[in-house]
Amino acid sequence: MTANDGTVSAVSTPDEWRKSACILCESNCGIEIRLGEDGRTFDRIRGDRDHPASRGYTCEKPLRLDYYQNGRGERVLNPLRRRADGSFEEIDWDTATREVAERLSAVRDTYGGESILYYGGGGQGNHLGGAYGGAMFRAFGGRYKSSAIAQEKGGEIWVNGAMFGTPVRGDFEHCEVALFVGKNPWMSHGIPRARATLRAIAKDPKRSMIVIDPRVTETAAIADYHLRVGPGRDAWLLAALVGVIVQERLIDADWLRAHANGVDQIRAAFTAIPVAAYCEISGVDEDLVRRAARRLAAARSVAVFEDLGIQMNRHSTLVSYLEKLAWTLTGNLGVHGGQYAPSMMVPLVRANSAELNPETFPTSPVVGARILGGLVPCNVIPDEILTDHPKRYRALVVESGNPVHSIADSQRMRRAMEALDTVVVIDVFMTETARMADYVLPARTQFEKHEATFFNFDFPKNVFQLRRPVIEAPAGPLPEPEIHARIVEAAGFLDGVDLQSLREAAEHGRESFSAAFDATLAAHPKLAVVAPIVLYRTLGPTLPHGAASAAALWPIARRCAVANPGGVERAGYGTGPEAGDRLFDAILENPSGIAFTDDDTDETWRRVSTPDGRVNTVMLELLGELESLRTEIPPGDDPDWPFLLSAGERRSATANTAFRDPAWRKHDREGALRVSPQDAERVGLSDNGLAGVTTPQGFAVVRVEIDPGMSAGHIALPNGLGLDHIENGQRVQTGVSPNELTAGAARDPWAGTPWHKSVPARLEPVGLNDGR
Ligand SMILES: Nc1nc2c(c(=O)[nH]1)N[C@H]1C(S)=C(S)[C@@H](COP(=O)(O)OP(=O)(O)OC[C@H]3O[C@@H](n4cnc5c(=O)[nH]c(N)nc54)[C@H](O)[C@@H]3O)O[C@H]1N2
Ligand SMILES: Nc1nc2c(c(=O)[nH]1)N[C@H]1C(S)=C(S)[C@@H](COP(=O)(O)OP(=O)(O)OC[C@H]3O[C@@H](n4cnc5c(=O)[nH]c(N)nc54)[C@H](O)[C@@H]3O)O[C@H]1N2
Ligand code: SF4
Ligand SMILES: [Mo]
Repeated sequence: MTANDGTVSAVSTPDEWRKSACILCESNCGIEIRLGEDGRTFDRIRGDRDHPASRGYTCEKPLRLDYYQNGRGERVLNPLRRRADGSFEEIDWDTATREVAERLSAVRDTYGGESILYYGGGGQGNHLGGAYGGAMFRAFGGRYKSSAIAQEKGGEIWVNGAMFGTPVRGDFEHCEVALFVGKNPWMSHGIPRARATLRAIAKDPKRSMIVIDPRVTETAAIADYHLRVGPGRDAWLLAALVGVIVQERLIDADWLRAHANGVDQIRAAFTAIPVAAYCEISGVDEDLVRRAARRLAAARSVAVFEDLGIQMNRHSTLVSYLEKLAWTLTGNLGVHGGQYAPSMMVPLVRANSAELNPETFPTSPVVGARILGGLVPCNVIPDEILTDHPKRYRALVVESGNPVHSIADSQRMRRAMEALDTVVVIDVFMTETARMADYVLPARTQFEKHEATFFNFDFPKNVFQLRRPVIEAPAGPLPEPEIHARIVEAAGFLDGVDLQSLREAAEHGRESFSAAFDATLAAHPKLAVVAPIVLYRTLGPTLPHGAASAAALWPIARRCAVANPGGVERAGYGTGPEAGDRLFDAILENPSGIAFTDDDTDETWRRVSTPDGRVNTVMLELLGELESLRTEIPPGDDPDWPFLLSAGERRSATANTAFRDPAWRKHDREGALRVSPQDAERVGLSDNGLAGVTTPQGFAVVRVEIDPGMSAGHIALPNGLGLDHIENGQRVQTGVSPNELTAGAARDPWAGTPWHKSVPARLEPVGLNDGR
C-alpha cells in the first residue's frame, strides 16, 4: 500500500515557483521554491506575497532550506530496528508497524497505557502529524504527553489561565509601546514580519520600544528604553516596575474597576515593594525603571512579548505574572493595539479548568510535577523514568522532537532512554534521540508531504496554511498520518469497522459522510479516540490535491467555526453549521494560506473565560514567592561560579535542530561563546580563541567571540549546535550541545521550566588561543 498523500510532479519547469512555508521558526512565513533541473535541489527561494500573514516577508534563513532537504544530515530511508548489540537493521514497514503495535500493546497490558509517554508532535511548522500521533497514542491508553512547549511556556500558560482564562498576545503592528521581556524578536521573530514591524516602531517618534535584556541585542539596539537587567534578576526588576506603577499611582483605576478583580490586594502588595533596593539588585538604574513605567502607563496601547530570556530562567512563573500585572494595571487588555486573546485553529498553549483548580490540577505520575497545557514538564522526564516507582514510564514515542539534545542534562536523558522497555522515534534523520530508539520510523520531510502549523495567533486576521508537497518523496519514508494509521491498524483497533461504506459515503459528499461517520462512531464508541485516523482512511482519499493528511482538519475547522463565530463570519465563511465546511474547503484550495478569522477588539472579552469574565489579578502562590525575594540571594555573585551562562541563544545562524549540516552557516560555524570585553580581558581570552566552560554538569571547549553587547558576568552559547552530519562516511559533530552543560534540577518550582539562561559557569583560556 502506498501512502495517499498527493503526488508532486518531479518535473518542474524553470520558471515554476512552488508554494510552501519556511520551517525555521514559528512564524512560518510563506515562501515559494524554485527547483533546480534535477527536480530536487532548492534552486531559489523567495517570500510568497500571497501569504496572508507574511505577505512576501522573510528573513535571511529560508534561502538556505536546501540544507534541510538535501543536506548532509543522516537521513533515514527505511524503518530501523535495534539489534541486541546496539546496531540497527533495516526492516520493512509491515514488520515495523506490526512490531511497534505489539510492543506498545504489551507495555499497555503489563503496566497500563499511562506508562507510555508521547513526546513532541511537531517542531517549527509541522503539526499535522501530531493530530494523528495523539490519536495513535490514545488508542494504546496513553495519557501523559510532553513537548518542548513544556520547557518554555508552562509558567505563562498557568498565569494566563489564572488571570484571563485564555492565552494572550500583543498587537505589535498597532501598538503605541512595545515591550519585550527576555525576547530578541529581531533574531528570533515570533511576530509576523518582525523586522519590518520593529523598524516601524523604532522610526515613529510617537511610539516606543522597551527591551528588558542583559545583552545589547539587535532589538535592544533600536529600543528607546533598554533595561539591561543582570542575568537571572528579572524578578527584582519586574517587581520594582510594578512597584513604581502602583506607588506613583500610574494604574488605570477606571479601567480596572470595569474589568478586574483583586486590585486592592495587589496595590497593598506592591506599595510595600522597596523599589530603589530592587532596582539596585537588578542592575538597572532606578530612574530608567521609573521612566519606563511612566511610558507604559501613558501609552494608549502596550503590546508585550515575553520569551526564553525569562521563561527559561529563575522565577520564570513569577516574572510572567509580574509582566502581566504591569500591562494589566495600566489597562492594556482588549484595547486596540494592546494585548488580545487570539483565535486558534486548535486550542493550544492553554490551561484547562482542571489544571487551574488548586484541588484538582493533574500532576505527573512519579514526581508529582504540575501538568500545564496538558504537558509534563520536560525537566522531570528523566526523574519519571530513572526510579523503581511502579508508575514510572516504560515506553516512549517521540515524534518530531529530539529530547536527548533538547532536554536538560543530555547524559541523564540518555540513561533514561536506556532504562525504557520500548522507544519508538519518528523522524526524518538519525538524530541523537533516534540513536537510542528500538525502532526508528522514517518520516517524509516537510517539503515532501502536506503540512501545517497550529502556532498561529495573529490579530485581527489569524491565518492558517495547509502546505502542499513541493518535491517528490524518496521511496521508504512515509507521512506521519500514514505511519500512525498503520500502527493503529496493526494493533487491530479498526478490526470489524466497515471503512468501505464510510469511504463510499465520502464519495457522495460531505453531508452523507457526516451522517455515516456519526453513525459509525455511535456503533463503535471506542473509535472516538482514533477518529483522525478513521477520517484519514475514509474522507482522506476523497480530498482534492491528494490532501488525505488534511482529513483531521475537517472536524478541527468545524470546531473552530463554532468557537469563533464572529471572527469566522467576518473572514467570509458565513455562519451556521456550514461555516466550518466552507472554512475546510478554503484551506484545501488555497496553498498560500487563508485568514480564517477576522477579529474585532471585543472578541478578546468574549474569549476571557475566568469564572466572572473579569481579569483576576491575584495569584496567591506567586505573591508568596514575591515576598521571598526580600531575603533571597540573587544569582551571579558566587565566587565558585563567577559567570552565568545562557545555554541556547537564538542567532542569525541557528534554527533549533532543523539543519544538521553545518555548511548552512556562512559565519559562526561552530557557534561561538559570546563574552564581554571586560570578562575576556580578565580571564585572558582572545577573540576567536578557545575557552573552556565548566558548569556543575559538564565541561566543553568553545570558540570565543568577544561581544561588546554582553554584560560582564554573562556569557552565551547558541542553541541548536552539537549536531552531527555525515562526511566521508563518518559522523562529524559541530559545536557544543548546550544541554551537555545543563542540569534537570535547575527548574521553576511551579512549572518545571529550566533555568537555561543562567547556568552557573567558570571560564578559562585553553591551549594556544591561536586566534584563528
Ligand atoms: N534564529 C532563530 N530564531 C528562532 C529559533 C532559532 O533556533 N533560531 N528558535 C525559535 C524558538 S523554538 C523559540 S522558543 C524562540 C525563542 O526566542 P527568544 O526567546 O527571543 O530567543 P533567545 O535568544 O533564546 O532568548 C532571548 C533573549 O533572552 C536574553 N536573556 C538571557 N538572559 C536573560 C535574563 O536573565 N533576563 C532577560 N530579561 N533576558 C535574558 C538573551 O540575551 C536573548 O536576547 O525563537 C524562535 N526563533
Ligand atoms: N539548553 C537549551 N535547551 C533548549 C533550548 C535552549 O534555548 N537551551 N530551547 C528549547 C526550545 S525553546 C525548543 S522549541 C526545543 C527544540 O527542540 P526539539 O523540539 O527537540 O527539536 P527541534 O529542533 O524543533 O526538531 C525536532 C525534530 O524534528 C525533526 N523533523 C524535522 N522535520 C520533520 C518532519 O517533517 N517529521 C518528523 N517526524 N520529524 C521532523 C528534526 O530532525 C528534529 O529531530 O529545544 C529546547 N531546548
Ligand atoms: S522569520 Fe522565521 S519563518 Fe520567517 S523566514 Fe525567518 S526563520 Fe523563516
Ligand atoms: Mo521553542
